[in-house]
Amino acid sequence: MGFPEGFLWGAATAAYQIEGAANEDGRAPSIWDTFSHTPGRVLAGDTGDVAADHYRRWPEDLASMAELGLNAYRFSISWSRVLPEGTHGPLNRKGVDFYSRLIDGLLEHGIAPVATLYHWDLPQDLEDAGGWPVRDTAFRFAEYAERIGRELGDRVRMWTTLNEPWCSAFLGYASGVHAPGRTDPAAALAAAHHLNLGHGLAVRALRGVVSPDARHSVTLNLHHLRGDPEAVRRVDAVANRIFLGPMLGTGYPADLLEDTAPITDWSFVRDGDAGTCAPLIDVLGVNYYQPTLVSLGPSSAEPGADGHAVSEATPFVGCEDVAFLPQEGEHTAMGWVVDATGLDEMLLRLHRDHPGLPLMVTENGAAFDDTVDGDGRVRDERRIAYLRDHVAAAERALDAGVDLRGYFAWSLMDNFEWSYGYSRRFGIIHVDYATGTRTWKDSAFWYRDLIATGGPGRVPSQEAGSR
Ligand code: GBH
Repeated sequence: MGFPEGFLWGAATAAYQIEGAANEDGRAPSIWDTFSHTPGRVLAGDTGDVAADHYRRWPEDLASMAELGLNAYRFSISWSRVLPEGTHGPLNRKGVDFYSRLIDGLLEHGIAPVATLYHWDLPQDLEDAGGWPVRDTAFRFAEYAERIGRELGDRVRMWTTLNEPWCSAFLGYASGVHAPGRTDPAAALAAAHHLNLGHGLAVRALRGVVSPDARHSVTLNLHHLRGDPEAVRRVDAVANRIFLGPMLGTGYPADLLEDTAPITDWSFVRDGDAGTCAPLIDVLGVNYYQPTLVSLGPSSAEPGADGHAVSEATPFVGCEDVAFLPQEGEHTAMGWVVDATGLDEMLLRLHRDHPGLPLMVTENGAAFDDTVDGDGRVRDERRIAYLRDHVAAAERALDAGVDLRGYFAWSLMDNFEWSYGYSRRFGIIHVDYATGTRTWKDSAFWYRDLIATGGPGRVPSQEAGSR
């Protein structure tokens, strides 16, 4: 039992969070450039203009991945970097070459590239044309998928269409704490549908142009819900089953349509969409950070750390009678509770509800207030404990029969944490934003040892990770 041969041990990043070079080599703005440059949207006015400077420092980051012993790296492609003039315009050769060189470097080191097409950074001109609430955006997304697939599809064997469409739809268009910052619940539900549609169209487009042995996936941030059954049902409908249903072929759940009837009549769903949203996928990516505790009661937004990034408007549309409750236990710098049992429970639920669907943990990690000590060490023992306990939960799921294919730590390096800017550090590698200097945290050494020795039942203890 335990981790099988070929299990992917990876780390994950996203383009806008690490690349920087926002205005270089022909890149056009995305909604996150606009949002981060709008005063009051991001803590301390931080932007992704420079970020972790990965666009320039990628060779050093690649060397770290090789030293860590990763056999997979999950990154995202910046749509507006490769198609700055829109899907009908020319490919930006410099932008494509950046990803092409990175992929070649990964393959030289035996690291499988896992490419995500969309990690929240819609080209601004598409938002100006209406964004995800507009049907046409799904078709533009598929065109982008096809064009980048033709360029990189001979070497990338693992494709992911969307990262966390829940965030794109509901944080972007309902609570407005993410770009483009709109607060229109009906638009958010339309956005969710067009993301489902875009996923389906993109998988189909990719299958036509990339290597036939490539595997296709989508990554969801499924909410692992606990508490009052009716509250759980309501949030499960509008946060989980709104994507799982259409993408996996059972369509929109009846209870979701009922709960949201006061908000929209769902007339944006057209004949034939059900089939389009549900191409066969080879693996489902799951991002897990914490469980969610709910009850029936007066509406409340999920509590945000320091009272920041909590909008008056709830992202959980149709759940105005659901309360999100604080949870007992240790909390991270995000204010998120540490509870690894939610991970194996979630994986088991997916295994039960969708038998035969391979799963992958595409993100898991924690933010803590890390500092580089005088001796050059970052003593992030709480992150080591977090990762160790969640890897153990992944192993429990495997032992219970879940077809789990990989585990990716979020994140390879500290980066732009969206509306929290650079104030929250998720990396196993520390980034000094003033100098760009990278420093391996103790958790990076620990993860290296886990990968080197982590056979069945052999998750190293916290004391491992010797330098
Ligand atoms: C992931 O999303 C992202 O993929 C990644 O880019 C990010 O850096 C990482 O996690 C760490 O945050 O109801 O408005 O209070 C995080 C998933 C889901 C976490 C929504 C916060 C509560 C939002 N997020 N959740 S709200």
